[in-house]
Amino acid sequence: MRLYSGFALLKAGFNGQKNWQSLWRSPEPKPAYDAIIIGAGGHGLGAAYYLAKQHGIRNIAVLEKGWVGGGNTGRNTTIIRSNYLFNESAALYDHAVKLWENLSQTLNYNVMFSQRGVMMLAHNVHDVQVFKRHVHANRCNGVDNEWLSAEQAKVFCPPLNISANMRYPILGAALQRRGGTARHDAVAWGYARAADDLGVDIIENCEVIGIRRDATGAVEAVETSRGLIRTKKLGVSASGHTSVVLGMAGVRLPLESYPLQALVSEPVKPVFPCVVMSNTIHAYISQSDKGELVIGAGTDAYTSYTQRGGLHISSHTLEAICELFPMFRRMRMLRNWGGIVDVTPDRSPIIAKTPVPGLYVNCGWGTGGFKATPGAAHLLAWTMAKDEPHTINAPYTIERFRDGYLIDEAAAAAVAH
Ligand code: FAD
Ligand code: PYC
Repeated sequence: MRLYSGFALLKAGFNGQKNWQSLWRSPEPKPAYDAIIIGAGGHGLGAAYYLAKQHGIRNIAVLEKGWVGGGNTGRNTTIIRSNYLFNESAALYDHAVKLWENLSQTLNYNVMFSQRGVMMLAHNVHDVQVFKRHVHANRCNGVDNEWLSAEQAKVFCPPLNISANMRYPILGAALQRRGGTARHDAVAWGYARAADDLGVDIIENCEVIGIRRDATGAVEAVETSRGLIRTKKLGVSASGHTSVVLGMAGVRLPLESYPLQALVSEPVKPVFPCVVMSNTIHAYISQSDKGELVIGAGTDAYTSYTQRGGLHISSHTLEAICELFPMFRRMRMLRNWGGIVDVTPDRSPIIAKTPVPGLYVNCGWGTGGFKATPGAAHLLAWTMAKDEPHTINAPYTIERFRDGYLIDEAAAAAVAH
């Protein structure tokens, strides 16, 4: 990673800005950067990479209040799938899965993408009907998904309990074989290294605390904890905190922020071959390459910015895991943590221009934006470079909440958050 010398900070317009300009005697100070992105998660770093790689905009800074990948990118359970119901969602999430399929080669960095299959369990008639509808809708959209009986589900995932005596017996499952997992911090670091190689400045410990607009209302600079930085193109990818950041430019968004938590067990030898999710009992689980069982819990019931969730929620999840996989009853949990997810009313994201010229936003991924990382990054970069959306993100506007063109995607949550 590049080190930030006094010269680089001066170039970026930090601290000495006024003296520098008066020496220069320019009435219209030049922007320090052609584009700035707020948030060094996978989405923000990826957007900087695609702006530099595909759109030739290389004078870019990514500003991060903490450290690279320290937000939700480094806190999630890494489930990747595109088995969403609606056409708009299938296009968006499968765009991402296709990019995942070549991401390690694209970045020359092993993001450990593993298409081990994501299986969603049905426990009642309603689940069966909903999942079969998804299977059919997905196939119409060219997205793989198939229906399995309970016995077939057990062949695919041997630790699964398919006993008829369960509180919620398993009636079948929907399996997306192209779904799977990746190594979350590798994704952040892969994009960071590739963007850095193209000349992007990644500035950690730099919190954006204000957005300045010129007399026409357009973006002209950001105020940060390290000084003012000028730019006319500003992308916000600050998952969990988007409404706070957009509020600095006077834009209100229909978002709520909730803590979401996960936990991992002690590491064991490979015992769990795929990803399993259960909406009804509420649990999802996979095994990392280190051997830990990676288990996700639900969101807290109230909005908050604390990066931890209530203990009763993870206890409930562990009860569900033990019911589905009795062989894990004696496993010990190593650690738990939380992140803040921002949720829209229709549970679909916003990747769009805002009413403020020069200001773009990528947010509202709720509990499910890791899987979208390369797709969201690619589409945010496109929208910023061309000042108009790609056909894939054209439906994901802010205005849909005013006009009623919602993309009401229950599959976005996957588990009952
Ligand atoms: P982040 O990685 O959060 O990056 C945003 C960055 O912005 C942060 O680093 C933050 O510090 C920075 N920032 C915020 N405000 C400012 C500011 N004012 N100035 C500068 N920087 C700022 N998704 C899935 O698809 N599959 C899953 O299995 C899954 N599981 C999850 C489990 C948990 C426990 C959690 C919390 C989330 C899960 N998600 C999952 C959701 C997923 O993690 C997120 O949607 C995704 O990682 C968002 O990526 P990002 O790059 O937009 O955000
Ligand atoms: O979207 O698949 C998902 C997911 C799993 C856990 C959190 N989100």
